Amino acid sequence: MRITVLSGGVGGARFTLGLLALLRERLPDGSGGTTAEVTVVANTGDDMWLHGVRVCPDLDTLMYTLGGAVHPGQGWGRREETRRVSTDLAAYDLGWDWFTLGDLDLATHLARTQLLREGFTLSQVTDRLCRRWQPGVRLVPMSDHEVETHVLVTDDDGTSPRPERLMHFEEWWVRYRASLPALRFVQVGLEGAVPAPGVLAALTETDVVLLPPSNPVVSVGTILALPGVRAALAGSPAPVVGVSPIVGGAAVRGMADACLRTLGVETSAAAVARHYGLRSAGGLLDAWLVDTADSGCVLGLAGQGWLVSAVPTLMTDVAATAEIAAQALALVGREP
Ligand code: FO1
Repeated sequence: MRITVLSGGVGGARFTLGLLALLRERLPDGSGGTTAEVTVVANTGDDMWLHGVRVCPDLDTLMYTLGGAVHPGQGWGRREETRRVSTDLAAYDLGWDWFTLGDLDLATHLARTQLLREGFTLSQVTDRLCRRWQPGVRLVPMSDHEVETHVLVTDDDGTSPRPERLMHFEEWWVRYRASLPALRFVQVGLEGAVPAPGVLAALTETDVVLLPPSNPVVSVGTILALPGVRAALAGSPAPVVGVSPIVGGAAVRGMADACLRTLGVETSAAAVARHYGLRSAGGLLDAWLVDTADSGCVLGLAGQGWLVSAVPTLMTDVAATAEIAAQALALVGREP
């Protein structure tokens, strides 16, 4: 069985961990793994150059989470992390003192940067780093080109016209906690970018495509913005099923609501479904899994042709997440 996941960072990584637990139980390979082949296409729009090293937050969150090394409380970065280097860097008043690069995490960025400078592509570098972490999936960056999500914000200082400035998504997200009103998101570098090798094939030569409860705007949305991705999904023989990142009118984690607001999308499970669009109406999704808290929207969506179901979707632990993954696959007749 082949499964493709389009993922951002923490939410997508947590979902994929549960998906793998389900597959190892339902489709065991006899040595603790699974016969299923899972490809995770990761958003790289959060990536940046910092202190001369290339940081790839979503790739690293997926690699560490699936490799068993992620900081359990944060959901990103390494467990048993220390901050000696970043503390000393702050003494030079260089870089982003509000963005913590842990000492162990820095080793990953140094390794990645060395390999990039030796001429390897981000895909090849990711394969190399995954040899160590063995995530149990094929982890692929959405593109080997640098595409960085920036946010156009305005400092409403009373002058007119109000000054606008473009800042890296991570500054808006981490430094300002998405509190500055965002006028729009800009994927810098998108025009020259193409999907990484294997990405389009992962969307068409697969049995099912899953959209986990990642940020629909800046994580999944950035992957979908790449030339050819939407067309590949539209033409794919595989059903496409998503899990709502909004439960009871609120973002489960992160600040997806701030991103949706920027696009003028209401923060609700139904609104995000419609934002992705129903495949038979020219959109992306065949099916949409919502939380029981949002069961009120099931009839409306079903009446418009959606395959939709309301189940508990809070990823409280791996077993709960495995059940969510099972429900999502069952919705499109692909439960293993
Ligand atoms: N998130 C934070 O809230 N604060 C940080 O200082 C921070 C540092 C960081 C370093 C490396 C990395 O891979 C991720 C990091 N993150 C941090 C998480 C990051 O903002 C998120 O994983 C995504 O980029 C947003 O979905």
